[in-house]
Amino acid sequence: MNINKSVALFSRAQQSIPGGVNSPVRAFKSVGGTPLFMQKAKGAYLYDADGNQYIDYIASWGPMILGHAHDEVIKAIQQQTFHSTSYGAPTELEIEMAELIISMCPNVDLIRMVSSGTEACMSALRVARGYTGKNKFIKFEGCYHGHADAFLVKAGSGLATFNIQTVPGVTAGVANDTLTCAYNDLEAVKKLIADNKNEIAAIILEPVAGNMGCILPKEGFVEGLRTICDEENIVLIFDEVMTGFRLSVGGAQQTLNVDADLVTYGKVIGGGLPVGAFGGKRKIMECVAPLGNVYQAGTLSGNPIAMIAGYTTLNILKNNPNIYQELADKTTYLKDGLHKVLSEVGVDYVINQFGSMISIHFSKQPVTDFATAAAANNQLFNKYFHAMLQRGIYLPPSAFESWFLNNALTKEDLDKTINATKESLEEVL
Ligand code: HOZ
Repeated sequence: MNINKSVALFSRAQQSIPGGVNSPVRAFKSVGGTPLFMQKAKGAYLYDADGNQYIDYIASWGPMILGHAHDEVIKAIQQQTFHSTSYGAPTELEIEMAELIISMCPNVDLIRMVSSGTEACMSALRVARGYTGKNKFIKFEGCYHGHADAFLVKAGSGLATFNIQTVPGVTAGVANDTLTCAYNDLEAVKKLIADNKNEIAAIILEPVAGNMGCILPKEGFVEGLRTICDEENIVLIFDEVMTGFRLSVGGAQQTLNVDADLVTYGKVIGGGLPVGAFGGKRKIMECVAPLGNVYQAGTLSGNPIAMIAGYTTLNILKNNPNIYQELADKTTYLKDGLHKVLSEVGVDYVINQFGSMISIHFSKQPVTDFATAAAANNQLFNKYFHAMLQRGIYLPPSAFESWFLNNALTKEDLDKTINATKESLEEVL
């Protein structure tokens, strides 16, 4: 495969951008090789600068659930641009967006739009602290809630990919208020709470984790957290940046049937433009300025172009909930096919799937938390990644990321992926 243009672009990019990329995992540093520079995408396919086509399993890390350059979304964006790209003043479109989200998501009485999932999680934590008057919070090892200082402790995604244990620049004062324990370990949560009685403002989690590969909550885990939070006056925050509008119209809250107090959104909510949001129960969200004193603001929050892209995408999903069944069916088809070829090849593996999130860990033991994800044969994953890329399949360039399916994928694409997996593993094992 000719990737000469990507090689040249990567070399040029490194002169002006740290590591040549604007988000670390994109650099392919852990899998090795040259990151591919994209030129365009349509439906389920990415096209790099050299014109190579790839079947896309990252969907821009989640947002492109309908496939790339969806006609309706593109048209809506184009029309909106004629009115202005930003006002810094309120618009009716923001109300429509808020009303649409509230109609789709449980426990969202009030919602504030921001520009990224990082901002959403950072703000939700501040609100939980302001509401409860407490400082500490619990997060789970391997969960990633964006790059605000407080969350960069035992975080997944790029930090796990590059094995970054402590982040220079995050002060001990900030990190000391971040308490961590293993995902799916309810007893460890109880112990942390007992050891920090009346000091914990919030528990935040990815209700289905996607930043250490895809990791499913064990039965009773999320429900148990809900009970604990009720008993201890702790705000339960669901980070639905990945799961929101992806697992179902109402996200993980609806799919798992567990209520959160605050919820954060990103990715799908922006239809491919930079949008995040945090929302939740009225009594908590009333703390947010200008209603309350928990300050949060943004010049490009509620940006009209971003709003119309998100609004159009969410509306399509709300009016066509069959999309979720189609996505789940496609992902199950892929999983079944992968099971077949992986067992034929004879490698130790685990496939975790929830709806349209899926990942492979080359592991003998079940992968249920960060420790088991990290113990898998991730060197083999890296080789598998490159062999798949050679065959035109674009997977996340890290074993610590979930794959995201988009609804433009066809059965032919899935079959090609299954066959490529067999060939790839036979090549690299
Ligand atoms: N680490 C991000 C996903 N968990 C990737 C963001 C990006 O590179 O776009």
